[in-house]
Amino acid sequence: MTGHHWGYGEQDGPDAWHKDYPIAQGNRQSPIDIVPEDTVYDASLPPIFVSYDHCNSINICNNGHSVTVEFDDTDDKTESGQAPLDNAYRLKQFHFHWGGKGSHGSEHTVGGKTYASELHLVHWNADKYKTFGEASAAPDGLAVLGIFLELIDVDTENIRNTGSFHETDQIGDEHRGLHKITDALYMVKFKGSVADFKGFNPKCLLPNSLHFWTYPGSLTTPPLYESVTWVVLKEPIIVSEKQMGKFRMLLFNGEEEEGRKRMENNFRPPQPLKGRKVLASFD
Ligand code: U7Z
Ligand code: ZN
Repeated sequence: MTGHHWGYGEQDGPDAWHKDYPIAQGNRQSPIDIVPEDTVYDASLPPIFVSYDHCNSINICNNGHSVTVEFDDTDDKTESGQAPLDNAYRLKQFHFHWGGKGSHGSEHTVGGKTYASELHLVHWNADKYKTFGEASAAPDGLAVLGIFLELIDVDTENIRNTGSFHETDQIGDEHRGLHKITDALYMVKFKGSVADFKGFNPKCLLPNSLHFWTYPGSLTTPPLYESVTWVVLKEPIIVSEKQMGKFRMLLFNGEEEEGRKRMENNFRPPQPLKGRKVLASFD
């Protein structure tokens, strides 16, 4: 494995990353297993205030590791920040991590429980730094909002579908916000592909409750910089198996490359906590 040739395979996956990125074995790596009983309620944590009102999405792209929606972060009206972020944080991009089949694929876990997928809304501290690149290597440079995607359970699905004899008609189960993303995935099937994706407001991907856990951590992909204040929401959003299937039609490889490597299991497993304290915004 040589620089920039990391991935999620047998040879180049998370267990090999430390060879090129020794910080992989550092003291504040992400993700982690969040053990609710071991978290500390902090009444002084203000509610997260996410105003994605002026966020302008630009495009959607397959970077060979995930699917990413990028935002215009040059405008100072895109501030989404606030606590536990003391500064104004600006949305740069969001992307997803997911599994093969079933309910694994998230990066963070909650008391060992895994979810089908995890959404990461990546923000940078525009009060202290001039660019995302500068912020991405600073200890207080980034804030990533993590949101779990949970598969709708079969019973709920059946109840919702009462009156329909078409078992495969799951239109009523699809997450409406995510639908706009999954409908665009066909345009970015191959690594390196980019498509216009304007006017998407990430607010539609938030669950009802904004209760969260927060802790100091890192990027979960190389270069694994220890620059992230993680904010992980307790409440997942509910998605259908059909929607997750659309993510798994993406490919890790480019159009010109031989073979077809399905993009799946693009998650890093939980890393050692190493004495860090995880704070909870709720009792
Ligand atoms: Cl800033 C930069 C410039 C050139 C080459 C690499 C970088 C770089 O360090 N990053 C840019 C790409 C940091 C990693 N990158 C991400 O966009 C990123 C953001 C968040 C996460 S995650 O922890 O939320 N999964 C992973 C990668
Ligand atoms: Zn991520």
